[in-house]
Formats: sequence, C-alpha cells, structure tokens
Amino acid sequence: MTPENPLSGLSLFVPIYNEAAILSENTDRLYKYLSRLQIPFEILLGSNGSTDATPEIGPKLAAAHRNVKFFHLSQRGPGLAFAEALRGCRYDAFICQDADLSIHLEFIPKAFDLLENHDAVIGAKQTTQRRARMRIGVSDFFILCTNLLLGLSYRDYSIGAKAYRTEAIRPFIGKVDRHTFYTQQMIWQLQRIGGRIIEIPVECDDWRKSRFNLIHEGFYRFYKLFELWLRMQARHE
Ligand SMILES: Nc1nc2c(ncn2[C@@H]2O[C@H](COP(=O)(O)OP(=O)(O)O)[C@@H](O)[C@H]2O)c(=O)[nH]1
Ligand SMILES: [Mg+2]
Repeated sequence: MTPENPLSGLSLFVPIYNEAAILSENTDRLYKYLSRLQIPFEILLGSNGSTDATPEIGPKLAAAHRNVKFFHLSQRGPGLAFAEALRGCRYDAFICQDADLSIHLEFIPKAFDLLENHDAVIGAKQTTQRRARMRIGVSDFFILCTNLLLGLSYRDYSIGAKAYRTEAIRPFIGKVDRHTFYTQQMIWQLQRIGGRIIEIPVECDDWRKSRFNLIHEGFYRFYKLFELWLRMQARHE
C-alpha cells in the first residue's frame, strides 16, 4: 500500500440479508484485517428485509466498535442499502464486499491503492465457485449482453468486489437501482462521463447457496438492462 495515498480512508460496505449465522464472526475478521492496514476505515453493515436475528446482532456489533455502523431498512433490495451507505459514508473510497467474505480480502488494499488514480475498480472473480452450469451460463450470457448493449467491456458486474471513489458516484445516488442492477448502472454512468475504470482479477471461494432467487434475478437483470438500453436509444434519436 502506498503510504502517500491521498484518499482520506475507506468505507467498507457490506450488504446483509439474513446473515445472522456469520455476521459476528465475519465482521470481526474484517475488522481485524482492516485494522492491520493502517488506513482510517469504517465498516457499514447495511441490512434490509432480513427476517432472521440480523437486526438484533447488527446494533451489538456497532456498539462494540466505534467504526462499525449498522442500519436496517424494512424493504428488501441491496441497491437500497448501497444508496443508504453511500449517502452516509465518511471516506473517499467506497468498497463493497459480500458478507460471506467469499472474495479474498486482498481486494480491499489493492482497490484502495488503485482508487488513487481511478474512479472505479472492478474485481473480476477468478472463481472457485460451485455453481450450477446453468447459472454460470446465464451469468456469462448476461455479461455478454451488458457489454454489447451498454458498450462496456468488463467481465464481472456482481455486487461484491467493486470499489468506487465516493465523490465519483455520489452524483448518481438518486438513480441507484433498488435491487441488483446498480453495478452496471454505476459503471455505465462513470464510463459515459469519461471516468477511469480498471478491472482486476480477484480470488473467490464461493460455496454457499445464493441469497437471491436466481430465476427472479435473471429476469430482473435482463429487464433492467433492456430498459436502460432503450433509454440510451431514445437519447440518441
Ligand atoms: N442489503 C441487502 N443485502 C442483500 C440482499 N440480498 C442479498 N444480500 C447480500 O448480498 C451479498 C451477496 O449475496 P450472495 O447470496 O452471496 O450472492 P451471490 O453469491 O452473488 O449469489 C451478501 O452479503 C448478501 O447478504 C438484500 O436484499 N439486501
Ligand atoms: Mg455469494
């Protein structure tokens, strides 16, 4: 890490949905890891729609550490939590990580360094994912369609392992998709205004069942992609 990095610190956003089983342990792991980096930091645990003990555990974690914050919104949708965290974050680097910490934590200091000269860092998973072939196929097809329709050229638009310069994406806060389409939105918006975006490989071990309903997820993302593409066409006319 470059000690002269001028960014004030990092706000680590973790979207949370029914993560009571791992929330304390993983927050602790994350906290210890970030403390060792010697960068000012805060951990923003953003839950919404959780129906397990997450809303009871979160405030206890926040009470135990000055720089851990927890909020709970009633309506489900990670984009709503992303927008809320972005609104309230205090540092220049806004880094997103999944609650299961399936993405190796080295992404965090690497992204922090890269944000010195970039507006977004995309972590592209080099997966050790035990995922149904069908899911991988749909996901690859979605990435291909995103790149073709939006004129992008990246390999991973999932919500985890993405980092942004806070000031670069704050102007788009009112447009954040309430569900899972916000990564594409942020990257597309940044590219349109000439933002500096870099993609790096990240190691990932994701063995657990997804929190998302994958059929709903698939339809939703294609619908949002098509909707955005139509808006682009209308703008060009
Ligand atoms: N705030 C919030 N987080 C969510 C929601 N749904 C899933 N998540 C979180 O999003 C992250 C990714 O979920 P995961 O099941 O690992 O997704 P996958 O591996 O991409 O299929 C985890 O931290 C989840 O707890 C939601 O509705 N709201
Ligand atoms: Mg996962």
